[in-house]
Amino acid sequence: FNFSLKTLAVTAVLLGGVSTAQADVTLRGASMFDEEHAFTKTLREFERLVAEKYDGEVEFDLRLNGELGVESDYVTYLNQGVAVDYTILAPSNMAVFSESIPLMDMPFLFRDLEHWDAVLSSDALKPLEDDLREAAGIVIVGYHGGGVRNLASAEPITNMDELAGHRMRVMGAPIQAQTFSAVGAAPSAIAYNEVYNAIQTGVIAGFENEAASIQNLKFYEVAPHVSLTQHTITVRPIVMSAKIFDELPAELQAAIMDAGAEAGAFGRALESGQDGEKLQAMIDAGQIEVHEFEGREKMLELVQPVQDAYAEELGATELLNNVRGM
Ligand code: X1X
Repeated sequence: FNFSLKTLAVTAVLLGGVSTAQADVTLRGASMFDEEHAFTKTLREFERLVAEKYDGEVEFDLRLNGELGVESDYVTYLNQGVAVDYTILAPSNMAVFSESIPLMDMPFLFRDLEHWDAVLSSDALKPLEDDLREAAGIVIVGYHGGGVRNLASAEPITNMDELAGHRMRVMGAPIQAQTFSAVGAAPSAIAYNEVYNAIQTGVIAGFENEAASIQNLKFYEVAPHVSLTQHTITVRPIVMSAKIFDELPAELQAAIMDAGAEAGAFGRALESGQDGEKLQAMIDAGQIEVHEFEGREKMLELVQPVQDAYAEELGATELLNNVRGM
């Protein structure tokens, strides 16, 4: 907990009869990655923009390289208003607090980058944001994302037969396991910081992830076969703890919301633009072998009823149809 009324020095200054408040605030952020990863660069841009837009004093203390744990830890911290004030999170890592939020990053939701961009530029996901604030105490201030997730495994997976029974790690949201079960794989939810060892020791045979993270955390050392299932275009909200956000001066809250939207746009362009380059860099360095995957259409066909059932259970059928129709 690094922002509190304890650390908030509020000085009332009287100027010609007008009372203004000057606040010294330090916010602590978390990234699982180093300075090179798109998440960290986006959080740095967010910090820069907040400082630029806010007249008062605000400082940032961004902890990198998983010093404060992984996203599933950050979610709990944000909910409780302790340890982490801002970060970037996969919606599927927030399922423990909000059942509906993983809808926005379920596999096969977006047709292509154009569709993904149209949805993120609209307010179609607003009901999910509202549920997250209410149920989890987490405020979405912008949208990073744009990585394309593929299978990464110890052995090549090139078709539906090879996918059958494939022991793979998925993120914690039930919709992720349901999706990969529907296509015949054998998914299990494992914490992100245990994935490398689990593949190395043969507990699982692979996982699914985007190029930026496979490269940054050197997953290619244990999962060098990347199968181009291209099943997800990531949506990665920039988030703040509501407990912390609600205590901030109104001008700082406004600066944060503006900065979040701008930093998100910066980050989406960055990560979506770098995705192919990062795959190529790993191929060129002999770190990965890329395989075409025959059967993406079949996967899509098998997954759609799972999406429908999930949305219906949440009462979000209209929202899903709206997103699909964009
Ligand atoms: O699979 C994960 O848990 C992680 O994968 C990447 O590193 C990111 O998308 C991150 O947000 C997290 O979801």
